[in-house]
Amino acid sequence: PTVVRRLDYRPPDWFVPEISLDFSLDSLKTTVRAKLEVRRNGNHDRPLRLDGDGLTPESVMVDGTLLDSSGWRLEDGDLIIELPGASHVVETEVRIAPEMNTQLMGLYASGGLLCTQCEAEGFRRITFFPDRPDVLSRYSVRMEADKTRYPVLLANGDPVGAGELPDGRQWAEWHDPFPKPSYLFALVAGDLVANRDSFTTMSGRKVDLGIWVRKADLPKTDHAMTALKLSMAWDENSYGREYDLDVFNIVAVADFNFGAMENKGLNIFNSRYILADPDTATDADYDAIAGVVAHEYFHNWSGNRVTCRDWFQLSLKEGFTVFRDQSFTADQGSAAVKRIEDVRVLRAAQFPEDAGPLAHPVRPDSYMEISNFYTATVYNKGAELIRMMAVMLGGERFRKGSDLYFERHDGEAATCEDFVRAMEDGGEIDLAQFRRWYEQAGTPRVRATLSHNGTTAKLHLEQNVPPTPGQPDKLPMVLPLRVRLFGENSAAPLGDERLVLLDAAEQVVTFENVVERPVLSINRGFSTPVVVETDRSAADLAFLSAHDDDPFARYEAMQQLMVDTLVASVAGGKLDHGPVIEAVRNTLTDPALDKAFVAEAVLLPSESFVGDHMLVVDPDAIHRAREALRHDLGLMLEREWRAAYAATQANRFEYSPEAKGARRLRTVALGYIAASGADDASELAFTQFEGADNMTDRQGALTTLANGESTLRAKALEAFYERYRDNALVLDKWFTTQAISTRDDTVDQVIALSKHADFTLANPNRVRALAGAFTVNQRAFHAADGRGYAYLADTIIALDKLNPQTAAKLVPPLGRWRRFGEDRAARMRAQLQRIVDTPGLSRDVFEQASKSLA
Ligand code: HT7
Ligand code: ZN
Repeated sequence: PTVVRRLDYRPPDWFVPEISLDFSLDSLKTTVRAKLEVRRNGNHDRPLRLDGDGLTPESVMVDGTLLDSSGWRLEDGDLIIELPGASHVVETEVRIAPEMNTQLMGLYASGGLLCTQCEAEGFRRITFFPDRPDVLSRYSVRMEADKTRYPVLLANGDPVGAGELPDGRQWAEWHDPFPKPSYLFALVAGDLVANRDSFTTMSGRKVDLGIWVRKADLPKTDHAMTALKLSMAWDENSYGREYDLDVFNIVAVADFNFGAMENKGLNIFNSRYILADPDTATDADYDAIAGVVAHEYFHNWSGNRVTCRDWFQLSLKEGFTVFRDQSFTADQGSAAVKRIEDVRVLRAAQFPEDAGPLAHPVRPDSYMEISNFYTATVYNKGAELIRMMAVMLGGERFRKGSDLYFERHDGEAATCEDFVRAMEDGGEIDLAQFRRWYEQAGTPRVRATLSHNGTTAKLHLEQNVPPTPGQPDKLPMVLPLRVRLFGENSAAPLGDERLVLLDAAEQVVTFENVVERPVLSINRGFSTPVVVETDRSAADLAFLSAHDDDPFARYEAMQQLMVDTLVASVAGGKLDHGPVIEAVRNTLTDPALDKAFVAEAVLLPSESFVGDHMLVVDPDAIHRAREALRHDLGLMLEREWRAAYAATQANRFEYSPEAKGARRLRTVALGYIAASGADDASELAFTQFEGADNMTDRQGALTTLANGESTLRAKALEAFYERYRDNALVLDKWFTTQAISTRDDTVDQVIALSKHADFTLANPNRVRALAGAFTVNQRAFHAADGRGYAYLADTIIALDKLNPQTAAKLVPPLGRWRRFGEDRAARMRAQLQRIVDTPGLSRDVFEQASKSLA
């Protein structure tokens, strides 16, 4: 496959200021007529090249004249037309079959609806067009369809007309006044109803809001609507950004390759990020819904009004928008818990990516298939880059920078460089060296050692950015580290917090008036996305976990203590669980702490996170060490867990930060009671499972049971299945709970579940619920006989024929082979090779698998 390179960027040869689209919609045969006003960009004689993917023109017209087949040609699916003048009107007609579209890119059918997904390069599966983000057009869309099957017809922008047609058909027309790239085009046709509301913007304009779903799902849309209105207000208050159309619609669909899509004025969502009620959605689902609704809404400015010049700039819109949605969520509840969750995601998904064969910079340099670059690096590390700029600039100057960015580039297709320059100019800061964050892949490592002599403390810092594919040598980065010292005896801070900018390979920071032995609190709030290594003792970490005034640093100290203990156990060394048990006891019994924070802090790091701290990952040894620590924590603190469990019992479901925190702690406590081996643990879990009035408690109990050996396990799984078998989103949880089980027989169970009548490769949520979740289960996926790897490769190969994009997302876990012992590495490579050798493999999977082998 061809490799696309960032440095090969050239402005488009032709612009398309206006496009009219006319759809005659039908699930098996849709006709698309497109009328493009094209304008030559500059003085050149290159032909008009319109991207096409799987299209055959029924007709091609230029300036009203039908061309015969000598007037155009197809090249690699693209339509090429030689045009004489500076501007022309080009009209094409194609037929497509949404029902046959299993890739879910372009126009496709989902649960009786017709809907579109065009980012990144799906528009070319609908009509011939220069399908690149720097070609911005004003869209007029006319749709006609059968009125019974498709009573609702939606597209971008504002509705401008609708009417009846003969033969039970109807039409509707929508105009979007804002020029936009083709990836933001959308239409939806179907039998839908709306939760309607309105929002009055800061300048007093009324916006009609609609969340469109199947009728039965209407009662589950209130939470998303509340989140939407909160997001609209938040973007006005925090960034001065107002919504710009008269309507804003959201549609929920069951089959979707991603979370959601920010099409202008018509967001399309994976239904799991819209639908919620207490009986079917967990608190985590509620949080994810609010976060994704906010994210897509915020794209209206960071992505739509200012879009990307080319796909290498993807983080311009995604990193910034993730940062915006993270800040929104932090403002709605506990900022500390939100930061802990975001860092956990970064470490679980992005750090391994940065350390493996698929590592790439936040602004990548090349790709074979752009869909493979919707990664944790572009999204989550990209958000960390924006956060670092915000930390360095402070709130006020960061806002000046973002105002300048929106003002300068409104209506344009911009670059990451444009964003950084706006921050420099608006925030009055030099970001020359900071730009390396966009260029260099790999997670920097910082070694920090603190020495104390008399009344002076010296912090010695060293940084090192590891080599990554194609980047053997790295230059020092700018690392903004929030640092504070605490007195060991007084347990009080020794001076104010300092923002240290580590921008050299080595640096020494001096602290004066340090009158007692200092304990180092570093990278507070996770101010820079690096791995920090220190020589802090278990006692120092326990001290910080109890006394640090930064909640993130407190959590971090506890995690470090736990990781150190587990790594030592795996290595067969220190098996003293005492310091962890005492630190957990302190946190658990501290009445000043909020329950959501406590629940996060007392959780052991995941098995994969422990593996990330080892030279060679030994999944079985890690599992044994972690279970042993869990058991000891459960046993030694049984009284405290039972007290926490009892104290978090609610009479009735309530959706509030306090109630959510209590539910979270309750499930964590239940898990530890079970880990202690207590005789009544399964009954306790089963009673919770049966009596729960909400999905958080029910699923929490089911997870505990699913990890155990009790006969109540099968009973609970069966009851759950019977109760929810008709609810696809809840059934996904049933698959996931079994796929992440810590039991010995999980691989067999997963293989059996892949043959279950309710399992299907056609629905990406179901695939992620089983195969995707399984890869997170380190011990089961890495079963020594390689059956986990073979199962995953079988799934990838089968899925690739239907949905290459979703198949490619499953490849990276096999690419981590370098981290494992010889035997496992060989088995993982063998499966990657089997994938690469499969005839007819997609570009998506080929890129991921071949790079993973290298
Ligand atoms: N901007 C959206 C990306 C997206 C996507 C990308 C590839 C294939 C399918 C997709 N669906 C949505 C989502 C977002 O970041 O907001
Ligand atoms: Zn996004």
